Amino acid sequence: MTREELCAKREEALNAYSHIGAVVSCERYGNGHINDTFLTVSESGKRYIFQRINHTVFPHPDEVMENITAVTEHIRGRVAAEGGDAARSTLVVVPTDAGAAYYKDSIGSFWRMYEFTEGTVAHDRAESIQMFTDCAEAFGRFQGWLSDFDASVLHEPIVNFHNTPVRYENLMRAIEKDPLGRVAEVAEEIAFVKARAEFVKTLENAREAGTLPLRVTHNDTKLNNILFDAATGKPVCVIDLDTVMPGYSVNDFGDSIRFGANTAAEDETDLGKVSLDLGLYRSYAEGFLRGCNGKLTENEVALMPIGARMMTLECGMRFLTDYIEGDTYFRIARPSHNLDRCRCQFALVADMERKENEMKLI
Ligand code: ADP
Ligand code: GN1
Ligand code: MG
Repeated sequence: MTREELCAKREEALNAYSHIGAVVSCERYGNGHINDTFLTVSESGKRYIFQRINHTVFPHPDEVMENITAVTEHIRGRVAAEGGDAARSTLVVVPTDAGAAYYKDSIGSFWRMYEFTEGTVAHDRAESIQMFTDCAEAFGRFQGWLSDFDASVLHEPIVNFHNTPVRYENLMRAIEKDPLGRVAEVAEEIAFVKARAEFVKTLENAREAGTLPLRVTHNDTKLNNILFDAATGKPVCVIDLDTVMPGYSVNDFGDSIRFGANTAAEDETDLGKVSLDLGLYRSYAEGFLRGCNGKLTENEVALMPIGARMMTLECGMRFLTDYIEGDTYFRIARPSHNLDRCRCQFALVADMERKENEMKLI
């Protein structure tokens, strides 16, 4: 879709929210790789997050919104019962004029609006150990709040989302097809993955053996999916709830480590800068366990280092698959962005392998 087409559809969709008043500005916002996010300001000065849900990634956006409505209501109930600030504790969906949780435009794109959580900020890097520990506790608490949520009411927004063996097979299929002739350029990365063909099965094997439970998890636990209070620096709410579904606690732990305990950014091209910060790893592990409040089994705790390596390897495989397939999934800002992201993830996996014993000890 061209920029002009997107703007036209955005205007059409905003018309379905006339109850917020005239819109005085609507600008692209945030650093997400998936949805089109806009900061929208109405004439009263009230701010909103307006998003076009990525329909290719989420084939059933209506089901995504059903999940989010149910999950946010549940969290508000739990936080209210604990005497916390329920209104700010989770996303607030702004309904359309017709009272729906989303608007489907004339070309079939889905749009949704959230209240902008004022006085908060999202971070792409942990600015202190404390911030990272707080992030861990917030994701741990999030999992705790959902521990009594009836998983049977949840739709599965993306099937096999964190099924790493399936991600491996997808990559192998992309390599076979090689639609853009990019495979020759990534022989080293492919060899890196193939050398770990057995490792990718570790968590699925544990689940089949009955030693790794399915829980309701977030599944996209990047630091920038938490809003922090701008004044106190403390976490206010967990956002980006599109992928909430049954999953493994160790993957929620692991994806945070992948993104936040890397000494470099996710798309760093100087691989010499990429490594696992064991201090951040330790503080995140402590915070996450505190946040989970004793709910994890002994074996889940033992599998936490594997979760970190698995999410990093899986994410690298996903970036590589997208690079080979022509960058159709993750938003890119430069031609080899997905390849850069992939190389950075694999460099981090290699460092985690070197630090395996330290990670286990922690
Ligand atoms: P994506 O799936 O593309 O990552 P997100 O839902 O995470 O989209 O939103 C992208 C960014 O928008 C977030 O990282 C955050 O900066 C900002 N954001 C999202 N929801 C809110 C909200 N309710 N209040 C304030 N900022 C928000
Ligand atoms: C995407 O939406 P965002 O940017 O928070 C992706 C995650 C990846 C992440 C890599 C639905 O997250 O799975 O780990 O990029 N989300 C989806 O940065 O695929
Ligand atoms: Mg996000």
